[in-house]
Amino acid sequence: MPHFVRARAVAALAMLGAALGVLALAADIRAAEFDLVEAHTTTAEHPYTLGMVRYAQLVRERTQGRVTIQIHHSRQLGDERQVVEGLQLGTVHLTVTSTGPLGGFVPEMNVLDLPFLFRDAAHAYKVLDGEVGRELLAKFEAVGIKGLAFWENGFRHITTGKKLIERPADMKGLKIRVMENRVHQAAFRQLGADATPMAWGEVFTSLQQGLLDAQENPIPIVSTFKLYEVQKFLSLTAHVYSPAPILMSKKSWDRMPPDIQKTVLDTALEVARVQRQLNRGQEEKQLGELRTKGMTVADATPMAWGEVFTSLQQGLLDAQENPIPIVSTFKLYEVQKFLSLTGHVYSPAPVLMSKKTWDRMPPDIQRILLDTAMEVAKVQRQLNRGQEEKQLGELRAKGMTVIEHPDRAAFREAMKPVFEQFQGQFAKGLVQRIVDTK
Ligand code: EAX
Repeated sequence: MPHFVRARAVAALAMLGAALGVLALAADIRAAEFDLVEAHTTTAEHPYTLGMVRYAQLVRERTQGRVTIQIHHSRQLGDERQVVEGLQLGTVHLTVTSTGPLGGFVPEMNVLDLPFLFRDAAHAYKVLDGEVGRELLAKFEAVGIKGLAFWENGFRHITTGKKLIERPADMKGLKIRVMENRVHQAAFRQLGADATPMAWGEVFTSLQQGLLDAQENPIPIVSTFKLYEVQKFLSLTAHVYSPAPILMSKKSWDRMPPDIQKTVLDTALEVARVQRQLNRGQEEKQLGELRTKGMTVADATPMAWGEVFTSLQQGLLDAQENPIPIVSTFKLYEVQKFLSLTGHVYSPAPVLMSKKTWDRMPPDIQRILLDTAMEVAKVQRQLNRGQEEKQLGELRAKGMTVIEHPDRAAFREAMKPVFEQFQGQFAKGLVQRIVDTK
């Protein structure tokens, strides 16, 4: 059977077997009717590999060893576009890939690359596991590929070497690697970034050599590829949800009898659930590790106040921070359950006037306006603070749990580096003068 390169299968199996410590697999592989050469780009620890190991195991069990899968992770057989081309040729039989290059094979796949298309993971799963997902996968048949299922790469976030990205304007001129994908290129060019399409295999070195400032990928990729060695900042933008389709060479698929096809397909769909859980399960832990490795993580989402209530309501945000009178008068208790009295920032409210208006006024009027504004400051502050006590009671009555003594010292300590970061950026000694005011 020339299609399933036997010598290579046995060699790769020996490697895989040794890696997994499951040498007993060898007997099964020799007996296998369908030895599938699988290839993907991520490392042995990444959830693509973990999902594929599980898939290989289940498929082998369920087909009594008739189908075996040899896993080639870490770009052993090339970058994603090359591997997908391999599926068409039949030199590679199976892959889990990002959508990066897939629009080049099935143009409709590009719809999944649109930024902010999915509200959250649940939304993505519903679409991808439903009619739309099945329609998209079916389109691969016309180009010699059998689409099996959607696994997960994750929500993509931006990492940078020199500056923290907090708002769209920060992207101007940033040399960022994007996938070889016209929607991603257009999206980043729209933000004024110098979007550079590049295969994944070249990204780490390019970042290291300063040929690139930035890249964007889900947390498990940032973590398993140790991007913290070459990137200092991580902004949790979640600008695109990246699914990871499981694709098979149509040549391999067509050779399988219907019962084997059914097992291979059903198991791919079943493992999607496990693989997605694994992927999302890693994120929290990996975020912590990235911080330990020295990355600054911006998970605060800058947002105009007008959008906050709705975003909290729709679950697009978990949290916000504001003084009690704002929490109370904007009825945030309708969308927030807990209030921690961190007191992390004192928010003054400057009273400002148009200079045009000011300049038109005679000095006596100017004086009255100024003096009165200063005088009312005292009253207004009293009013504001006077409300807090009463409002706190009301917030409790509305069902909010108030945490009166969060660990403020710990918050202060954790936020200290921000002082160092900004100290030099203001007029000389300004921060010190403020701190020293008795
Ligand atoms: O498929 O090329 C990319 O950025 C992909 O997200 C990554 O390699 C995993």
